[in-house]
Amino acid sequence: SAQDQKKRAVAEAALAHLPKGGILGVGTGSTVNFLIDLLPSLQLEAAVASSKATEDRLKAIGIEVIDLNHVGSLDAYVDGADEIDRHLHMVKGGGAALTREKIVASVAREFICIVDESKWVTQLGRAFPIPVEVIPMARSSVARKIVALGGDPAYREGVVTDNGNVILDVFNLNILNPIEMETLINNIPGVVTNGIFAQRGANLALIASDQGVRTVKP
Ligand code: DER
Repeated sequence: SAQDQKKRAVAEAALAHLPKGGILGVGTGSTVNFLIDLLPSLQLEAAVASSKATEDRLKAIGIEVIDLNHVGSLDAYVDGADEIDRHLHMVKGGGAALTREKIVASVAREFICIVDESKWVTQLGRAFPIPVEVIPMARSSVARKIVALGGDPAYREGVVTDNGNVILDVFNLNILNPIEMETLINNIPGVVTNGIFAQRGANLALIASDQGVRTVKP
């Protein structure tokens, strides 16, 4: 499809921005999956995966996957996003991997985000709901507090995360200050992670459109 062509193009363009050798943090999703197939050319020492799905794909192409506890810091973390704005603040979690994605991103010096242009937005949380990972017992109590914040939480039926938790997708939040909203949601007891990636956004975004791949810095 045309969108797959853009995802493939942005994955190819990303290679030039990734360090050769060393240990790379690898995200989750269909765009990253196009990149994973190209990673052997970087001759990495190993990779740290942000989900079991990514771990399986890395192993399938012969890249060693190591435990984050055996790594001090990473030169780079590469991942997709559901939305990204001009500050390179993101909404992530469409693939239910947001907790491990945020953890691995937190130890990387540089976060490189690869997206097709459909993810480029002016205000986060309008086109795409904010995923929130929640401890199962707190699903209803967190939902009520999210309503108090002005959001409409929807339980993502049938999904259990790699960490054994559930996901609420929060619609209609009016996010004028992503950094502040990320903190507000994080402070609700029972919330493990929320899909606003603003306190730590991306350092570089590669965005594929019909005109090619452009790079954006915050
Ligand atoms: O779940 C995630 O955060 C993924 O990175 C997602 O946001 C991007 O997935 P896609 O590349 O399949 O759109």
